[in-house]
Amino acid sequence: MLTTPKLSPRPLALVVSGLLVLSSHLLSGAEPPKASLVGVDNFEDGGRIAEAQWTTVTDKVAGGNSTVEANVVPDGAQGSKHAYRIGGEVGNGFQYPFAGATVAHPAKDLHDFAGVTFHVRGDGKPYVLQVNVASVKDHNDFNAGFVAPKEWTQVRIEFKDLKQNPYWGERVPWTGADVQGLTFRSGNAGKFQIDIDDVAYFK
Ligand SMILES: [Ca+2]
Repeated sequence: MLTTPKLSPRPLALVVSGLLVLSSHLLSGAEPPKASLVGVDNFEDGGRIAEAQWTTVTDKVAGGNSTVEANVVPDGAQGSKHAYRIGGEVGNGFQYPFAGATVAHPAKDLHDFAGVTFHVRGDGKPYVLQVNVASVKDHNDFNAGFVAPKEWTQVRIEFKDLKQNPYWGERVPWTGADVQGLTFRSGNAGKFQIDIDDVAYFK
């Protein structure tokens, strides 16, 4: 017959249970530390990272014919008053056409941050988030794809999932130490429109 193990699992279970109680107590307390989130822009008054500037970008710089407009619009995410609408038409005048909007800010050391979060709604099409870092000098930027559903949806993109193009340009290590902005863009021919809101870096 099998003998009963002498080591009871009970003490371990008690420790785990104690940790869970402590953890839930902490979670139910005050708001998380502000340092866990750096807001880039919420498109309400005063909700932006210092000196952040939004501009539109298209492939016209490379001879393309894509168009874009970007404006603050009413009816933001999470019941807020405003969001940022980026819309236009991706053309066919450049081999890798694109149109979108970019926010530039002074370089921030985000090496201990995990990624970018934002809320988005749009036309159901795929888009690209580009994280702009000072160490990329040749436009072989760090990118990740996302889809813009019709209803407001939070997207979280982790820095570890960003990729440079493997076929051209220089590949540099991701450090997170020199993040200086974000670009939201479409690369699919035709009309597009997305609203974004509550753009932030998260730990
Ligand atoms: Ca907002």
